[in-house]
Amino acid sequence: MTRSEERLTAAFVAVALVALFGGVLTGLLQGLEHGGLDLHPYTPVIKSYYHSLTLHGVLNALVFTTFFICGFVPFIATRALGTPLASPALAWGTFWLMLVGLVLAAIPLVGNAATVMFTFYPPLRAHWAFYVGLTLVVVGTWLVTLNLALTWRKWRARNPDERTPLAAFMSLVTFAMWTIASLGLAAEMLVMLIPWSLGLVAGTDPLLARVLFWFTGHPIVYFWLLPAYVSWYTLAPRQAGGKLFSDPLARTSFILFLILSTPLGFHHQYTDPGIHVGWKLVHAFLTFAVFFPSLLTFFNVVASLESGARARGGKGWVAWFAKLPWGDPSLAAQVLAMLLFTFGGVGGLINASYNLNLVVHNTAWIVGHLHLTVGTAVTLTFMGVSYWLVPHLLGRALWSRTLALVQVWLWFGGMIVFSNTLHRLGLMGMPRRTMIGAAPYVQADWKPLFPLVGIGASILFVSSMLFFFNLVMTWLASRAPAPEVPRFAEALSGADHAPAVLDRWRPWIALAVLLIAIAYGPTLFRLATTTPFNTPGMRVW
Ligand code: HEM
Ligand SMILES: [Cu+2]
Repeated sequence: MTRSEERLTAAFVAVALVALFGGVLTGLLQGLEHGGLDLHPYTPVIKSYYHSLTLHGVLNALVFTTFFICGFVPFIATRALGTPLASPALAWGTFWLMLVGLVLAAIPLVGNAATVMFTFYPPLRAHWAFYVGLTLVVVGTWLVTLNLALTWRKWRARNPDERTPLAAFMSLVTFAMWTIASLGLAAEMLVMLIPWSLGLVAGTDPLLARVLFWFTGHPIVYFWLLPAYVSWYTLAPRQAGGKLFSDPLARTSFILFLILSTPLGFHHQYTDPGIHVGWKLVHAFLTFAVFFPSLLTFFNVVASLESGARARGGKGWVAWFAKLPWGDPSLAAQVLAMLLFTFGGVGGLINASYNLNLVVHNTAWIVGHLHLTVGTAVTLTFMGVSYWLVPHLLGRALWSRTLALVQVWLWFGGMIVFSNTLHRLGLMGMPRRTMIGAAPYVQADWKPLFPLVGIGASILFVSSMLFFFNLVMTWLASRAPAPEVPRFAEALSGADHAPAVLDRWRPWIALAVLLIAIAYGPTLFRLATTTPFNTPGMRVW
C-alpha cells in the first residue's frame, strides 16, 4: 500500500468523522427535545427541530457512512489483493468530486434551504444545489467501483488461477451491489428532482419519486452493513484469537446479498396507494429471503468468535463468550455492535411483515430500530475499526485504550436505554419525525418514558465525545508508534472449498438484474407511462 493511498483513506475517514460529529450534536438536541428540554432556539445555526433532524439524517446516514466506506473498503481491498489501486489519479479525482458534491449540498442544508429530511420526498422541495451535490457524491461512489474493478482485473491478469481473496471479494460485491442499487436514486435525481428544483419542469410526483427512492433506500442499508460485515468476517475472528469458521459460507452470503438486496423496496411502501398489493407481497417475501444471508453471517461470525474464545480457554455452550479478549476496544466495539444488531434484526422482521408493519409504520419504533442497525451495528463497528485504522493512518498508538473501552460500553448501555424506550413509545403510537414537545396530542402513557429518551441520548452523546477526544489526543499527544494493522483471519474451511462459480461476476450480476426487472419492472413501467407530473413544490419550513 502506497503512502498516497493511505492519505486517500485518511482524507475520506476525516470527512466521515467530521460529519459524524455534526450528526451526534444534532442527535443530542433531538433527544433532549423529546426529554422535555428544547435547546434548538438557543443554537446559532439550527433554525428548527426539523432543520436539526435533516442535518442529523444527512450527516449520519448519508455522509458519515458513505465517506467512511469509500475510505475503508478500498483500503481493505488493496491490502487483500496485495496491489495498489489501478488508478491513483482516478481515486483522488473521486475524492475531490465527492467533496465538492458534499460542499454543494451542505450550503443549502446548513442554510435551512433544504429542510426536507434525509429522504427528501417531494413535494417538499429543496434548493437545487442539495440534489446536485448529493448526486455528485453518488457518482463518486460509482468511480470507486470502477477503480476497484480495474484493480481486481489487474490482479486477475497476474493470478489467473487463484481465488479472489475473501476480503477483496467482499469489497467488490459491496460496491457492485451498491452501483446497481443506486440507479434508482440517480434516476430520481436526474429525471425528476434536479429539473424540477431548477424550475425546468413545473410539477413532480410523490409516488414515482418514492418508488425510485426506495429502490435505492433499502439496499443502501446493505451498503452500510456489508463493510461492517467485511470487518466481522475477515478481521474480527483474528482479533478474537481465532479463525473464520467458513470462507465458502461467507462468499455465499455475500453473493446472496448481491442478488437479493435491491428487489424489495416496496416494504417501505406498504401504506402507499398506487402500487398493487400483489407486488407488495412479492417484495415482502423477498425481504424475508434476504434475511437468510444475515442468518448465515450470524452463524459464521459467532462460530469464528467461539473458535477464538475456545483457543483462549473458553468452555461451555455460552460461557466461552466471557473469554473473548474484552480488553481490546476494537473487538469489544464490534462484538457489542453484533449483540445489539440481533435485536435490530428481529425488529426488522417485524417491520417487514405486512400486517405488523401497520402497527409500527412511521412511529418512534422505527427510530429505535434504525439506531440499532445503522446507528449501532454499523456505527459502533466503524468506531471499532477506527480504533486501529486512525492510529495506523496517524502513525501513533491509540491515546487511551481504557477510555476507548469506556466509550464502547457507554454506547452499548446508552443505546439500550435510548432504543428500547423509542421502541416502546412507538408501540404506544408516538409518531416519529415529530417535534414531540410541541404536539398537542401527547398521550399520558408516553410521558413517563420521555426522560429516558433524553437520558439515553445524553449517554450516547458522551460516548461519542469520548470517541472523538481519544482520536484527537492520539493525533496531538500520543508519541508511541502505532501497532500493526490487524491481519486477515485464516479460515478453518478455506477458499479452495468454495465452488469456482462463486468467483465469477457475470452470472450473479445478471441474476440480480433479472430479479430487479421482475420485481420492479411492471410497476415502474406503469408509473412512468401514466404519471402526470402535476404536483407543485412546497416549502413548509
Ligand atoms: C448521539 C447519538 C445519537 C442520538 C442522541 C440520536 C438521536 C436521534 C433522535 C432523537 C432521532 C429521532 C427524531 C425524530 O424522529 O423526530 C433520530 C433520528 C435518526 N437518527 Fe439518530 N441519534 C444518534 C446517532 C445516530 C447515528 C450514529 C446514526 C446513523 C449513522 C443516526 C441515524 C438517524 C436517522 C437516519 C434518523 C431518522 C431521521 C429522519 O427521520 O429523517 N443517528 N436520532
Ligand atoms: Cu428496507
